[in-house]
Amino acid sequence: MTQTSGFSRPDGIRYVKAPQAADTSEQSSISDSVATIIEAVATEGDAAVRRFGLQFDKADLETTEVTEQEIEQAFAQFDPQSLADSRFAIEQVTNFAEQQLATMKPLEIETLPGVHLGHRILPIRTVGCYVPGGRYPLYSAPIMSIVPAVVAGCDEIVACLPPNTHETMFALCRLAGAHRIFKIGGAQAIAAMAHGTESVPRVDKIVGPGNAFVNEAKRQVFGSVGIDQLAGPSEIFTIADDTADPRVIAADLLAQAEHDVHTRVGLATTSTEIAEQTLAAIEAQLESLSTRDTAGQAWARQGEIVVCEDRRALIDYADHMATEHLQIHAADAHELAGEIRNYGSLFIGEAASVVYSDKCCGTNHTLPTMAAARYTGGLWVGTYVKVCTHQWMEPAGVAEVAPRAVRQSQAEGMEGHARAAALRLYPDDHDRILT
Ligand code: HSO
Ligand code: ZN
Repeated sequence: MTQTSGFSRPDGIRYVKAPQAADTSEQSSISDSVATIIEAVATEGDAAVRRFGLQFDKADLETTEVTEQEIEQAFAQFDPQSLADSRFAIEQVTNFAEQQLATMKPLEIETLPGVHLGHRILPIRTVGCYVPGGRYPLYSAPIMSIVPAVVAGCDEIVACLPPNTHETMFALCRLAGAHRIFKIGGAQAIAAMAHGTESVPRVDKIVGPGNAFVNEAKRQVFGSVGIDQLAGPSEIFTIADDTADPRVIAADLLAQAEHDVHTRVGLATTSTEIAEQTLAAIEAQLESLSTRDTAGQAWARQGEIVVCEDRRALIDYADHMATEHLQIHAADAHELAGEIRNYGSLFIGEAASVVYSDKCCGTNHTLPTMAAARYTGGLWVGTYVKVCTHQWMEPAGVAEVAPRAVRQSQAEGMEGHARAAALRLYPDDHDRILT
């Protein structure tokens, strides 16, 4: 499953701490069981969803939809400060998504006399947001997948969460803007949203991160439904020069390491001292970290520290890793930022901690992992809209385009295409073409 990058290792690096090899053994059994789950949900609907809820989540639910009363209760039990902080996060994510949407302009141009081309930005009608369970109830998780759907103008926003998720999450889904919320987790949630059941609406696109089963289910249903991407365990890499503070780097790496034992974290630096001091700082900080069990395992398994021979090697390393989060702690952080192209989200300078984006500064925290940053950015308002083209013609445009289209069609042996193209040249004399 876990992949470092699509490319071979760049030159000019030396390991101070190397990662252990990633485990790739489980994937085929996951894909077989996911296929079985999807097939069962597609044919049996709610009955299969209920059965899998019992089998995998130990939850026997007659109905999976969260009721308005349950949502009210969840709000009533929500700690007021956390609620206020979540409202702040929603405002920031909304504001940034609105500004981003404003950059996506409709287009209407005349490219040749009488040839009018354009595009419109159209919201996807129904989206399904998967909100993962896991070790921590991540308050910002529903915000990141639901708020941009609201900003995009999607008509119906469905959220699915594992049944044993803390009920605070129901309130957060509603606060973020979900219309309907279901207590369904794992591959069965993805199958239910992709195919629809008696109670779960069939959606047009499924978004949001999840475990290996959720990702495999998204991969398998893609085509009959859209998906955003396949986000895996969190990743963070820092590139640093000799002006960086090893204690800050260590704290940022450990912050993400506490997510999961599969989290990938690392440092690449041009300074041997910074490399060695960061290694020591990580070990020291782990001792007093209450989540050291997970963070320590993640660090031992996949943590890495490399020394790069020069600035160029640092840039190549960052592009090679194509990591979810890339921090730049260097005197010329802004210049470096302009020279790197593979990252999910970039944190320029020491003040910008990944944790700010994780929680509430306004950028989306669902980002490409496993080197997918080579070909995509993260979740954003653009994920929830379609850019759809259109065209219209006047006679001068037809005169320019039609003869070429006719000739090409004839050269390809496509007589039907040639006829349809030629008809417009002789609007008063269709018989000439059609007989
Ligand atoms: N780092 C996670 C998001 C998150 N972390 C939320 C803490 N809260 C995704 O990359
Ligand atoms: Zn995080």
